Order: sequence, then structure tokens, then C-alpha cells
Amino acid sequence: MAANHTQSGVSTSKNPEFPEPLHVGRPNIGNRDRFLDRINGMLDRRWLSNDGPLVKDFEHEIAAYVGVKHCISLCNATIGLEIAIRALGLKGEVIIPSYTFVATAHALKWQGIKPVFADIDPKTHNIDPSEVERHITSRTSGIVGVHVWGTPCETEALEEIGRKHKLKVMYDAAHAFGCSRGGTMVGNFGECEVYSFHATKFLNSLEGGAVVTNNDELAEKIRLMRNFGFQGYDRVVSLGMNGKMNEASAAMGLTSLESVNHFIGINLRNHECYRNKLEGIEGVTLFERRDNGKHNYQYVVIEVEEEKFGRSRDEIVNELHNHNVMARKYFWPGCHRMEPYATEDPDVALSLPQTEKLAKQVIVLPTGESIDEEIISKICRIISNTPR
Ligand code: T4K
Repeated sequence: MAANHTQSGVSTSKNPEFPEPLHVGRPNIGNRDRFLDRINGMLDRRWLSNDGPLVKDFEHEIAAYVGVKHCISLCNATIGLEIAIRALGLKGEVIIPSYTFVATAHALKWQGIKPVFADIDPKTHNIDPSEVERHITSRTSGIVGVHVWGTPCETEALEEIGRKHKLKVMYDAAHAFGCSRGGTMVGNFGECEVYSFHATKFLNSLEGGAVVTNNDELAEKIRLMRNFGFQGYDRVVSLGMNGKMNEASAAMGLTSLESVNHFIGINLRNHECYRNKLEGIEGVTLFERRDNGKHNYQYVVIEVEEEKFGRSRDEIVNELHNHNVMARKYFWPGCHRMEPYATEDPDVALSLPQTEKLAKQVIVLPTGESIDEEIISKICRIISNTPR
């Protein structure tokens, strides 16, 4: 047996159930021929970036799918967040959850803004609106909600707080393409929303992202900012950067978009299979959305209660890694325990009890096209047989 180091740094012996590692975030690939045709067209045209025809098509198709007026494609969601934050004029302090991928916090910090972490609702894993208000100060300029795992935030409550305190509200919708809150698709909430089309996301464009908004003025500002502020050939009318999506990414994005129903079907099948196989394992609960909106089922998330299961979350993760199942501990330990935030505000954990608790309980399991019932059965057996 070979020595192996897991995410937690614990050295264990490897006893792989699977010859190849099973990764969380394995990309779903649409129709290869359609993708390659698009790539060939791109090469024939010799138009590789800068608002090319594939990018224009992609933006049009995304906006139509979501039912939103504007889609501005970008090279990734982190840059998308930064541009949106800047275009909205956010400054000073902005309230966000700590239970998110660190990009949400970094995008603010990179723009010279202090992310202020509010606690989450353990039922939804999303920012708790009732926790937001107590973090508002005279320096607060906005709220960035994150639709964690694709579950939409409590948008009405957040936007009501925004109106009351004159704060701008926008969303990090990196996980939530194809999801809705009731009958409203994510993409239509707040001032704007930012999708990620990274390889690991439900809809992938290799790398990529987009800001979607129903606000004409904001859309125009963001379009300028993503292209150095250029309006026409020689006229620069604002500060800008290079946030453009390229044509190969748009080719992948368009191809993925043609397969969204197929991807949802596979993810849903896997989700239901995990639910069946995990049922009856005391102390291990599959996270389920409790509202009735559309969902992409991109993340299979379990919560481990050590007192009931008798083994810790980390022991399960180590055991899965031993068997080549590369489960992840998203979003452990929470942004507030990452740098530079931990050093800047060492006591902040005290105000985040739900975040602290959840970050120690969650495991994200593999799903997608490369997973089937037999694999899921084995994964659940490994979980259930984790040694004490
Ligand atoms: N906001 C939120 C809430 C986010 O979750 C994210 C990104 C962002 C903003 C920023 O979006 P982008 O700027 O990236 O568009 C991964 C992704 O890189 C990241 O996009 C994602 N969230 C995050 C949740 O997951 P890491 O650091 O865990 O990546 P890594 O390299 O460990 O890969 C994740 C897993 O995917 C591994 O198990 C391997 C597998 N994988 C990955 C790639 C790229 C594959 O099987 N094939 C691949 O091509 O961040």
C-alpha cells in the first residue's frame, strides 16, 4: 500500500477502490462534434477573441435562457465580480457570507473594499438576512449574496434591507446557472448577478463567466470596463481592464448550453441515487433544497454529525481519499479563516457560529456524467464503513 497525503495533511495508506481518482468537479462535456465544428469555424474566420461571433451568440443564448436583458461574457467569474463591484461603485465595506469560495471575498479586497462576513442560515447554507443588518455601518455600501450550491438566497429579504439602508445588492451566482427562485430564474435578482462558467461548473466554457443584468446603464458600463474602456477604435471613455471571453470558450459554452437538459437529468439521477444509498446512515445527511425552484443539482453535499455517526467529517474524507474518491471540504475553513482576512480580524469567528459549525461538517461528493449507480453505491459503502 502506498503512502498518501489527504487534504487535511494526514498520512494514510492507499487502498484504491477505483483505479483512477474520482474527482469532484469533473467537467460535463457536450457534443464533441458540435464543439469541434465551432472551433474549426473560429480558425477559418481567424477571429479568436474581442467580441467575436461565437461570443455574441453565447451572450444572446444565455440572456434568452435566463430571460434577462443583458449578458456580458467574461474571462472568469472572479474578474466578473470585480468589474461588477466597480461598476456599481461599491466602496468601504460590503457584507458577504464567509461560507463561500474565497473568490467572493478576494474580488472585493482586490478592489480595496473590506468584505464583512455575516453568518449563514444552516438550513440553506446561504447568508442569513437577519444577520446582515447588524453588520451595517456608515461605511457599508452593499451586499453580495452568494447562491451557494445553486440554492438562491432569500432575495426579497436581502433586497428589502438594501432598500431600507440604501445599499446596492448583487449576487455571486457562480453555482446557480439554470436555477430559479420560484418562477424567477437566477440572473434577474439584485442590481446584477455573476455566473461562473469554469470547467467545474454546471455550464462550462473551459474558463469563463458572465454578468447578467436588466439595467441598461450598468450593462453599458460593464461592457466598457471589460474592454479597457474602449468605445470605438481610438476613444477610451472609462477606466477598464481586459475581462473578455475568447471564442474557444464561447464555443464550449454554446456547446454546453445545448446539453443543459441532459446535464440536469444526469445530476438529478445521481442526486436521487445518493439519497437512496445514504438513507439510513445515521449522522450523514444529504443537503436538499427546501424550496421548489428549478435546480441544476451540480453539487452533491453531505453534512456529517460526528456525535451521531461516530466518526468525524475528516475521517470520512481521509477514508474516501484512501479509496481514490477525491471528496472535497468546500468551503472549509471559511473565508474568515483564510488570509488576509484571518490576520486582519482574528476575532471574527466568534460572530459566525453557524459558518464555523457547517464548515466542519460538509463533504462534497463526485457527480456528473462520469458517475453512475454502481460507483455511487461504492462511495456510500466507503462512507458507511469508515473505520473508527
Ligand atoms: N464564486 C464562487 C461561489 C465560486 O465557487 C467560484 C469558483 C467563484 C466565485 C470564482 O469563479 P471563477 O473565477 O473560477 O470562474 C474550483 C474552481 O476552480 C472554482 O472555479 C470553483 N469556484 C471552486 C468551487 O472549485 P479549486 O481550487 O477547488 O480547484 P481544483 O483545481 O482543486 O479543481 C476542483 C476539482 O475539479 C478537482 O477535484 C479536479 C476537478 N477538475 C478540475 C478541472 C479544472 C477536473 O476534473 N477537470 C478540470 O478540468 O476551485
